[in-house]
Amino acid sequence: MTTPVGETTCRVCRGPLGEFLDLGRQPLSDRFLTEREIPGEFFYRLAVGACASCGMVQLMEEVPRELMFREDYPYHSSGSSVMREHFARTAHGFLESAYAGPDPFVVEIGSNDGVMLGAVRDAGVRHLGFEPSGKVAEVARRRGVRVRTDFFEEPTASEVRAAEGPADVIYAANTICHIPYLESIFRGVDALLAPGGRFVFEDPYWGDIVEKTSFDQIYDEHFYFFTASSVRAAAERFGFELVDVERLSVHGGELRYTIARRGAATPAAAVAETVERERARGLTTPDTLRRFAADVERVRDDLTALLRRLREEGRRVVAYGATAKSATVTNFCGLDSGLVEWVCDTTPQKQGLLTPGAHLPVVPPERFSTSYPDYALLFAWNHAEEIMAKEQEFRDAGGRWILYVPDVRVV
Ligand code: JHZ
Ligand code: SAH
Ligand code: ZN
Repeated sequence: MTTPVGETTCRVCRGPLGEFLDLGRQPLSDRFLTEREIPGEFFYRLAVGACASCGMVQLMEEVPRELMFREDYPYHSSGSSVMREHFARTAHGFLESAYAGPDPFVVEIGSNDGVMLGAVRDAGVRHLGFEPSGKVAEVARRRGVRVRTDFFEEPTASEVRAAEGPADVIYAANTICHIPYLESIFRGVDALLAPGGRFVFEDPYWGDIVEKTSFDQIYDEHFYFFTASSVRAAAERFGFELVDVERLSVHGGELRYTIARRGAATPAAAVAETVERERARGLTTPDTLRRFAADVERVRDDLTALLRRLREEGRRVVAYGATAKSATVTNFCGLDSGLVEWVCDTTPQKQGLLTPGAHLPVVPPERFSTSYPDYALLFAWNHAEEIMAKEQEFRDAGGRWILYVPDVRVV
């Protein structure tokens, strides 16, 4: 099954969209499946364009949200110790912030397994998570977090405002870039946010994706690839103002955007500085986009050449981390079980199933440690430090990691 029609106009401002990269026919990145489900597997065309009017980088085709964020959505945010610390720090930052009132109310969009709101709850602070994916929402509830199993959008946000009053903080990590209907999000924020409150969100930064050729950040769930310039324009369009930006090192490089109601706060110098740096770098100029597309093809060619050579030499190659990102790599580069034996992953819900499209078996991490391969292709490269430290014995035993961000190399 394939969805035929794509967008030709910007999802935010209706300006003209210029396509600059086609990553081909792709499956749902987080839909791990059994052998029997292969014939019914869903595919769509994964291509990216940039808006000539507002600069927003976005997918050319939208995948229906119900296909992605389902009852059995498998991604659990708490799977990395670095991320657990990042979100605990984030929660404490909100609770100590100037805009949190005496009885603060913290709302999270895409609260997943409660990795951030768990810390808010432990501090005894009022909170609510919006999380449409049933099983991860249930994990959060089991740790005492209040969750509404729903998509955040204008109507659901208005209901919460009427029942529970205004929110001091509305936060979202790795979620706003997943939501094509940005206008409904901003209308929901308008309904729910206190007059002096803040809407804070963080997502992979287009500046990092270009710099590192991390094209695997492009997949069904990542609809938008934000810059400070495009987020500032979107915020203004919907009656808000971008008042701060902060660089984050998680997930391969992100920006955290702080948004206030228009006129409610003085923008920090970092906003104008970041916008100016983006302009100077030409982050969305036709030249940059063409170069990016060429870099993506080079990485694909280098990676497939390396894996073919290792196969000819009779080396054992496996992959580490059944990430959503890796669906783009395996399917765009044509990696099959002839080149990569299997993928190990700590998520019980992914184990025993096949990866989307490429159909590599997902095995538990014990498979890795009981018989080390010659090479491990690090699909979870954004967690490299954490994983390499944990797997030091693999290196000590002579094993080598294969990385493809920012370019293909063996370490
Ligand atoms: P990780 C998902 O992307 C999907 P993915 C989503 N669209 C998004 O934006 C980000 O998350 C936030 C495993 N693992 O974080 C766990 C190990 O096996 O790179 C995960 O399956 N051992 C919402 O999937 C995967 O790797 C380990 O030691 O690209 C990591 O997925 C560690 C640390 C992880 O996100
Ligand atoms: N914040 C977590 C989870 C990111 S995964 C982290 O950074 O790790 C993205 C989550 O957003 C998924 O759990 C998905 O179910 C949820 N989601 C998708 N659309 C949403 C919407 N409109 N409102 C609330 N959550 C949404
Ligand atoms: Zn636009």
